[in-house]
Amino acid sequence: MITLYGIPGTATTAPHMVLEEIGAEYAFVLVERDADDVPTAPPGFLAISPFGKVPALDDDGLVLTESAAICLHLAATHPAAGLLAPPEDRHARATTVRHLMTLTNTVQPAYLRYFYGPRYTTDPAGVDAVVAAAVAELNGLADHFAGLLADGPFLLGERLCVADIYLAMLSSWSSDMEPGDRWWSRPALARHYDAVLARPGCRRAVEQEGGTLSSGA
Ligand SMILES: N[C@@H](CCC(=O)N[C@@H](CS)C(=O)NCC(=O)O)C(=O)O
Repeated sequence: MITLYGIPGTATTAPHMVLEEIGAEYAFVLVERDADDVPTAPPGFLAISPFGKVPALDDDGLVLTESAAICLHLAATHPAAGLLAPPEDRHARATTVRHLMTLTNTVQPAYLRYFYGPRYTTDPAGVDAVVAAAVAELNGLADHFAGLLADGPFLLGERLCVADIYLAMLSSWSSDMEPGDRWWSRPALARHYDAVLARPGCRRAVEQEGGTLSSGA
């Protein structure tokens, strides 16, 4: 039995899309938090996710946090879905992991500085500068991924991989930024999002979360 603990519109979305895409049977448990972001439900959530962050996964007693680790675990344990190339397909597999790592260890932290600016400085007067620096970094990263997608529609060309799903989630996180800062202002990233959302599983997950179904391009 697989249980995904999460909150719609957060880092939960990528594992949720992967679960739908691999056709797994799973339960989605909504995590609730108080005004200070402390989880209040389900009871015992901190035993599953020690920092209180979402998402978390329980796969038959195997408990995981970190959205990228969850995506990779699900892709690796459901090879028929083709979201992670087999070990013998060295280039595709290593490239998938490489992009997923950049997304989780460089792009996502820049977004966290954008969304949670006050956490990243002890100087209240410095929050705007933290956020502005995050937006500048995110623009550089968007250019990097748009360049990788020049031959698209996906990171590996014609075939969808787990890093595409993670990229689609992160590119959607810029949709409330100034128009020029939105990742979908780059045609390659708009095309990429729409191609990922054309996959029925990915679309179902985003639909269930009330997320954005199209780049609008
Ligand atoms: N690297 C972690 C980040 C998890 C994370 O920061 N999740 C956010 C939602 S996107 C959260 O739980 N925020 C609540 C908080 O930081 O208090 C992952 O990808 O799972």
